[in-house]
Amino acid sequence: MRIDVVSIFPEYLQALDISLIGKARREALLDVRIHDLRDHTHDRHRTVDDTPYGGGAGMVMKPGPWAEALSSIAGAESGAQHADSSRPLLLIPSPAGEVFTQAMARELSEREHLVFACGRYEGIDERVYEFAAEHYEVRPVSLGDYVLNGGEVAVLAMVEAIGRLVPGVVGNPESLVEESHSDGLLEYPVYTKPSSWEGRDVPEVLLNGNHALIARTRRAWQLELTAERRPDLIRALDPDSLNRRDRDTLWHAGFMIEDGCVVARPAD
Ligand code: 6GU
Repeated sequence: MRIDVVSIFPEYLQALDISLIGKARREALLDVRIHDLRDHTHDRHRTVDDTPYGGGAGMVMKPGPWAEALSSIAGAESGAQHADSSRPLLLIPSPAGEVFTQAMARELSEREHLVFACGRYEGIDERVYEFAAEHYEVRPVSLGDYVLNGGEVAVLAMVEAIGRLVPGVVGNPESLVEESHSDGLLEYPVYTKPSSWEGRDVPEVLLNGNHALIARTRRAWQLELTAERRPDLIRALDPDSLNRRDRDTLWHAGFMIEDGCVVARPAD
């Protein structure tokens, strides 16, 4: 997979040299290229921003450098025109974007080419989005409902979430199956040796080697934990994915199935 990132702080993206993603890059599983937006300015001060038309606080990123950077990356693709489905995807980190989820990470991990455009200041001139749509499929994406100073930290998070799903990047693919959000639930609690530590014992069920019972118990823990911390995820479950045991666990956690949906049940 090829990933291009355009930023005025390329040093921020140095974190992508280390750990799992760094290793995947060295093994050529991921071709990550970081670009300095200022390399696409042509004035002495390498200006990337200016004051907003209409007034208001802060600065807006100028369209020129973005147009040049994005054209050169799209042009490097092959030179040819792309069919709609094969155009590279331009992801623009923004608190005003659609929320980035594990499902989106999974979908994006199957793309051949992703380009991230890191905005700073109050944002990028709106015309860049229109211009970019000629070369790219454009998708503004947000990490969640809070504000960062720029897209770089969001790109680190998204590249890690997407990159680890690319085949070969995570050594043991089984570790991608049983993890939070892989099945719409939070992960069950895990324990390691010693079995007794500071007067606290590992749950007995994990020690007796009954793997069917362990699997059932972990499933119940997942449902209970998710009901407590993320009731929104419980309500989003497909009732068809819940067996009788799951439904019983959820009943005790305060939910029931009604009209094909999981809903909070009346208190008893
Ligand atoms: Cl993706 N970018 C910025 N600048 N702020 C954010 C965000 C992204 N997600 C949440 N806040």
